[in-house]
Amino acid sequence: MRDKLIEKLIKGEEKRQAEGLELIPSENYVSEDVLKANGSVFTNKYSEGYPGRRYYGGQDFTDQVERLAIERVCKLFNCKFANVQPHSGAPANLAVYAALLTPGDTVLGMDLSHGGHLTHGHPMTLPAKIYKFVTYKMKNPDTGEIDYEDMRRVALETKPKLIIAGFSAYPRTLNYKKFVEIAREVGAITMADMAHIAGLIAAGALRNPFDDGFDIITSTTHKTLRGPRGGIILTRENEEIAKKIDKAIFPGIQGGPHMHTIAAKAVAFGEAMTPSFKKYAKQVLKNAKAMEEVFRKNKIRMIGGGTDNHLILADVFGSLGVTGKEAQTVLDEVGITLNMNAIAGDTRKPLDPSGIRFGTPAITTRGFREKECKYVAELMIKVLKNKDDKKLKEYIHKEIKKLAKKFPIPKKFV
Ligand code: DSN
Repeated sequence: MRDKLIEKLIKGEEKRQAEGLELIPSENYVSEDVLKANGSVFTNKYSEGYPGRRYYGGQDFTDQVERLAIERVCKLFNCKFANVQPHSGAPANLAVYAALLTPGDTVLGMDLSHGGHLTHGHPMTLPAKIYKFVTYKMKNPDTGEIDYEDMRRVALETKPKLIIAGFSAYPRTLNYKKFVEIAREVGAITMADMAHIAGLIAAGALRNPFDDGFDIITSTTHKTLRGPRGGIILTRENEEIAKKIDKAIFPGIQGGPHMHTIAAKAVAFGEAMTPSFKKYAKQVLKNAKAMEEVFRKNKIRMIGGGTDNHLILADVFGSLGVTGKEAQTVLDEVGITLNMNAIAGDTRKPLDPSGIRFGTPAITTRGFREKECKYVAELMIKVLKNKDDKKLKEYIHKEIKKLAKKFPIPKKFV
């Protein structure tokens, strides 16, 4: 590279990723092929519009790429329509709201402090200034069960136009049938934001909301799906909804699609169809269970009581007296990256909450199995219990580096 400064920073990040363990549950590693497509000459091309209906010339290859991406993602998630142009999850969700709601309409989504996502109605977001968001919560944070009775009561009272099932920090399984039942009762459209678990659904390791009658799925493509950073919107069968969504993405909220990203999405969708991806997804779940076991043995409180998916939310302040921020910092020091996270009913501030959130998608891509995951969980707990012990932290950092070396980030998709 001519730009030595940026080259140095890329190399630094490469080294950081190679030598440390990534436990942020929304991160993963892409294959060399996804990276290649993402860094391809499609980045030079403008292609406003959709295949066969563009506003610029020279679309022979972009049309083929986008059609392939649509065809593959529809096959992967068993739906009729897909928009593969959203730049990421937030614009994907915004486009659904713009397509189907009128300003002032009500949307029912999961409370942020109970695991929901910012884009499902946090007061600081643009959608919250346009639409009225109401929330549902867990009945009991120690079991994670959603309070479906209360959710129905809120729905009957507020008559939402849209009901969202989805989360960024919820470790249990949602009962999609209940969502659909309640939505039908109040005449609402159903949308599942499956950003965190898309890869697990694609591989059949977790249930597909479409199989229970959901109308729309939104997702990012870079988490468990192992694609490039990006978004998708899928519509099960309603063409009218799909057309409105296309218009909401372009010209509604986006301009030219990022064709290099769409090419990379198409590659990732192809990879996700393989038997080895199915194995990967199952292993992600087994690995999370293995870490859960260690946390349980050590009597560390987990929100939801454990996990059914790829992530664990642990109340480290309540269990060990270590704040989320302290835990994040001290684990970073030994080469483990995860994030502090608020927990339901948190009395601490968002920038230093009571919990940590971690998961197994990235380490499973590296080839970790239950044995290594248990070992990492044990090391994590040791660090958290002895956060001021320099010698111990040095030793654990060495152990983490050894593990990272033994399980290098795979270049090729296997
Ligand atoms: N930022 C993502 C996460 O970490 O869950 C969600 O958008």
